[in-house]
Order: sequence, then C-alpha cells, then structure tokens
Amino acid sequence: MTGSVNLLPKDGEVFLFPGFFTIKESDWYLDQLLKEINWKQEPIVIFGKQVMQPRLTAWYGDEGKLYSYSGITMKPAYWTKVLQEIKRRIESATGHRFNSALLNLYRDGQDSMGWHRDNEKELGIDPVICSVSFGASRKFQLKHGSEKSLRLNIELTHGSLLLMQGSTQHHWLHAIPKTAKPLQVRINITFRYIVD
Ligand SMILES: O=C(O)CCC(=O)C(=O)O
Ligand SMILES: [Mn+2]
Repeated sequence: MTGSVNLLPKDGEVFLFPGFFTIKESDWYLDQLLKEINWKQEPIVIFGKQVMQPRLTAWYGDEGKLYSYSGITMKPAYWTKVLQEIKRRIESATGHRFNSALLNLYRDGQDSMGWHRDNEKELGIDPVICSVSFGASRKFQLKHGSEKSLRLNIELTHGSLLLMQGSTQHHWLHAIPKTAKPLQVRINITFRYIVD
C-alpha cells in the first residue's frame, strides 16, 4: 500500500490508513457486525488463573483453522458475507491473504486489551496483521520489548486500517488501555494468516 510511512523508529513496520473506509461504510459495518456476530465474553488463563476477558470476542475464518490463544483453543465460525466483503477489500488493498480473524467488541472505555504480542506459533515467523476499527476512537499503544524508552500511541479511528508486519511482533508489544472517558462501543477486527 502506498501513501503511508512506517510509524516505528526501528525493529518492525506499522502503517496507518485513517480513512480506509468512508464514514458511511464504517457506520454500516459497525451496525451489521453488532447485530450479526455471535459476541461472547470468554475466559483466558493468566499465570495459571482463569479470568474473564475485559471485552467481548469472536473468531471467524476458513474451516479447520484452529487457534490457541492465552490458554484457550478456539474453533472459528465460518465468515459472514459482511466479513468476506471487508476481507476482500483489505486483501486487494494490502496484497496479503488472510484466513482467520479475531473480532473484539469494546463495550465502553472500561473494556480493554492488555499488553501482548501477536506471536502465537500458528501465525508463522513474521506475521502480517491487518487491523480495522469501527466505532469509538481508541488509543492503541506500542512499546518496545527491550528499549523501554521507545513508546508510541496511535489513535485508531472509525474506518481506520492498521497494518503490522516484518519483525514487529518480535520486538514490540501492543495494548488498548482503559479510559475514564465516556465512550461508545468500538469493534476491532484483526485479520491474520494461520500457517498450516
Ligand atoms: O483492538 C485493537 O485495536 C487491538 C486488538 C489486538 O491487539 C488483537 O486482536 O490482538
Ligand atoms: Mn494484538
């Protein structure tokens, strides 16, 4: 994709396309996804303890692509028409193929995602992760794993596309922090490619 610069100072590549989808398209996708996705609050295992995730999630993808994530194994549901349409658009714009997607629903500013890397072994060595956002803007934080002074905040707005690739997942962690602001709902979809 052209017209964007790498936002990372070193050790990976992150590109942002703020208005990838128009406001009108984004409003419609938000509406459809709120209605049709089978949203659930799932447990994860942290330090051997089972806790509920602070957001709702769903997995969609090609048949037979199992995915383990923070101590749980997920069997994805098959793509909906709307997800197939979004996938087709980001595939033609990025030139990358995706066969699975994690959907996150942040109900308000109290829903969040902790620091992590998208480095599950199913994703291969240098995964390409394509993240699209609809609804409330949220702050996406990045921090370098060993150089503690390297930090970056990116505002993920309604209709934005964020691409993480190269060695990013080896060196950088990312998170969506809680905020006290009264926020509306936000949906984020991270498209991934699960290697056989
Ligand atoms: O909601 C976001 O923008 C981040 C989602 C994320 O990091 C993930 O799904 O792994
Ligand atoms: Mn992630």
